Amino acid sequence: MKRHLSSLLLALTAALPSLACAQTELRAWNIHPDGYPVSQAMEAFAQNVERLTGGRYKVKVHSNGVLGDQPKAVQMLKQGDIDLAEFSLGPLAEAAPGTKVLTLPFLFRDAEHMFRQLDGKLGEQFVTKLKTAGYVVLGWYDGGARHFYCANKQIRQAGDFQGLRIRVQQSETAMEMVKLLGATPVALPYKEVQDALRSGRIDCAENNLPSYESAGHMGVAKHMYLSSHTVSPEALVISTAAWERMSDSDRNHFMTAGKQSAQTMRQLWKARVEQARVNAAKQGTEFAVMRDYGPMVAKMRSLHDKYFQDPVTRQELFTILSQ
Ligand code: GTR
Repeated sequence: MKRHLSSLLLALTAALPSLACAQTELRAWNIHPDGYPVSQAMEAFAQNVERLTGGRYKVKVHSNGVLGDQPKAVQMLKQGDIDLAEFSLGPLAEAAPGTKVLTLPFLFRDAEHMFRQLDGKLGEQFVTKLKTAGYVVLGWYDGGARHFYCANKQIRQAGDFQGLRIRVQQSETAMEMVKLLGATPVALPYKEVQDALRSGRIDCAENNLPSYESAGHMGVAKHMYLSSHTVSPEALVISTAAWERMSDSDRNHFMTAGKQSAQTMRQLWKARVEQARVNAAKQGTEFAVMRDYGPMVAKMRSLHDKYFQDPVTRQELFTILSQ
């Protein structure tokens, strides 16, 4: 009996270390390189999750899009091939069509306008739509103001887009916007844009200043039109499947870490935009300032009308535009 007890004790002691270390590792997708505000905020998120859950959860961030391009990752998350990701609403909205309104051109004036909505009541509605589609929002990140830039042409006014081939994200609203400008939209993966600009496969692309710099577009497209045509959010999301496997208290920890990481990202972002602007000017980027929004906004008429006709999006638009 005594021998029996002691061997039972031995077996239990041997099992203890592995029980104490039982850890779930989650795979997180990120398209940006190390040091980029999104990457830094995701790393901070991962550390906080590990700390808050006492090491029961570990988030491994796979940066630089090594797990696949963004439209693919949006699907991967839904299918459970990855657990977490930071997506731009452009491609993400394709999987949650009720959120496309947030990607419309000339909607949000700036980040402050956008976050006032997203951090408030309206934001909750979009969180619900994304959750139903399989994406639980842990934090709204800043997608910045996007501008057009070209390899061989300086755009100065709405009429200058005619006939250009312009790379856009995999996003219905972005493609429609470019068509309405009289240009041809080319939806290419982010990682292929630099080569496509260099080879002449496309004439122009559009993005925010930190991406323009960090993805190397700056070296090949030196004519930027400061259009701020789209100011739209990005989101740190976890799959609904992973979410449903968690206890309530772990969900709270993930939410806390997500919200904190969003604040970190937004702070880092402001400085990074300014730094990219200075670097671009130093490297010879020529900036043309958009003096009058009117002509470009007028060209968006049918796109905006479509969203004003639907009673749900009309209400959302009124809420956004009235604040
Ligand atoms: C960046 C965004 C990326 C990606 C990229 C693109 O601004 O942060 O997630 O969507 O734009 O244009 O593909």
